[in-house]
Amino acid sequence: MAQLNHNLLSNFRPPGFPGSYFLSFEGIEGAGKSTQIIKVKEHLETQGFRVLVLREPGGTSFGEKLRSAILNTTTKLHPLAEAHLFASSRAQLLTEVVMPELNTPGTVIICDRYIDSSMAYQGIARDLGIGPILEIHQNFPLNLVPHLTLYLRIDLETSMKRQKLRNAPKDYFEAQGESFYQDLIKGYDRAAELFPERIRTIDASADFDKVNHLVIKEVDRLILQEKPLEDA
Ligand code: Z5A
Repeated sequence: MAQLNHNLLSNFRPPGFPGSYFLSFEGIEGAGKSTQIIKVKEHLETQGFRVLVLREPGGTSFGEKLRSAILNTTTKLHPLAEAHLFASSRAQLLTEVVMPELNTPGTVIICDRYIDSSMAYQGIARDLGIGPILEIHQNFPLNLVPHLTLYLRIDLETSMKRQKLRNAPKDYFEAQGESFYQDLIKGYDRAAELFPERIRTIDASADFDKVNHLVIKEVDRLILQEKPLEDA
């Protein structure tokens, strides 16, 4: 894998809409993203925020079509093809939903997966490299990243245990072997090293309430310390 050009990192910034915030949740399958997002939404709504939950790939009608095309494909895609497909869905989501919605002060957008999934899945597990992922995202609007990303870190064993309990049919990525999951964990750990200001790593192998406590603490640190705009 080619050496990463660290100059690329400075291209990325959160969207600048006063009083509004962009959050994302990341982690391997079974990390608990969807479950925690529901609780964070409730928590923020009690603070008076308008909260929208989106998922990637998806969140727009074009994105949902791409989601279904990717997750149901029986053809093994080239990692660069995968990376561009996820980036297309993301660019559309940013233009059609994220930016227009954040323009209303007091809005929080919570995205279930975002650019770090591309770094972990396509960058490391699919061996494309993190550099090419960052290059694809270096121009507007793809250079917009969340104010805060909660990386719910679990190990392979915990992921497998939770997948078994759920016993759902496996999609394109879920059908991969154990080494793929180990690479995903390495990929997320690398993303957290590269973006220490934005990404908070949470030990998500603990019970739900403990994880939720840590998650809410990070969200409050971002949102409640920087006071939302006063009512006009
Ligand atoms: N992908 C990509 O390759 N590149 C990209 O750029 C993007 C995505 C954006 C979308 O998957 C796929 O696209 C994904 C990566 C790829 N591939 N995979 N795999 P998805 O959105 O369909 O699936 P997911 O994100 O992996 O969802 P998930 O498996 O549902 O994971 P989760 O949302 O993190 O977990 P959960 O549903 O909240 O919880 C899972 C189970 O664990 C559930 O039964 C819970 O009750 C249980 N759980 C949760 N927390 C706990 C705790 N703390 N203790 C015990 N049990 C718990």
